Amino acid sequence: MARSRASAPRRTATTRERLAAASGLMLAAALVLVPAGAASAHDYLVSTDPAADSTVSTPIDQVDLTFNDAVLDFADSTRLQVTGPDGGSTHFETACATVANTEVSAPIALGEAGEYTVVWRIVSSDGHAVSDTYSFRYEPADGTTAAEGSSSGPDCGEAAEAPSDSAPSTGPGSDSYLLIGTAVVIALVAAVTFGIIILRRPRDEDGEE
Ligand SMILES: [Cu+2]
Repeated sequence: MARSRASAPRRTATTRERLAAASGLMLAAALVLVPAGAASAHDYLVSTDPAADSTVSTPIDQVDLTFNDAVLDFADSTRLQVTGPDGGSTHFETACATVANTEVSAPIALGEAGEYTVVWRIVSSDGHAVSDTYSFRYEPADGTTAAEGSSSGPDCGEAAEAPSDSAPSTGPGSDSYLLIGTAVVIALVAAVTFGIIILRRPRDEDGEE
């Protein structure tokens, strides 16, 4: 009689302990991972005009980049450069980039036919600098006036240094994975600590029952 009474509460406690430890693990993981994932999202490029890898056959006077969120605009923090078919040593942007909410634009005057490269750098709405490049082809009609370009482009000042990770803008940056990895470790430590606390409690309660 006394033995069965002693073993019955012990078995329920074991089930409760396991449930508590499992829920502790899930709770800790959720609490740590959800904010880390949300906070580490960089802005990314939604569309460009001209589009990446497209062929432009009529003269254009501007490059437009559209991002998923409002671009932060500190002094000299935004860059949009367009370099030409000569290996990138001639610039064809004619003024510094301007920011309007999610849009970054710069005026251009293109030169000879060939491959043009757009180099951009912005400060993401989460405060991180992101940068990337893309290319498009320019094949104007015969007789189209070719702009000379310039060797250094317009003077847009020294690029302001934001906390830079220069991650490609097409997905979560490497810092996101680092954050998630750190979050997993913290969650596991929290879960183990929680489990130890829960496992010790039934012994204290034994005396009361
Ligand atoms: Cu970021």
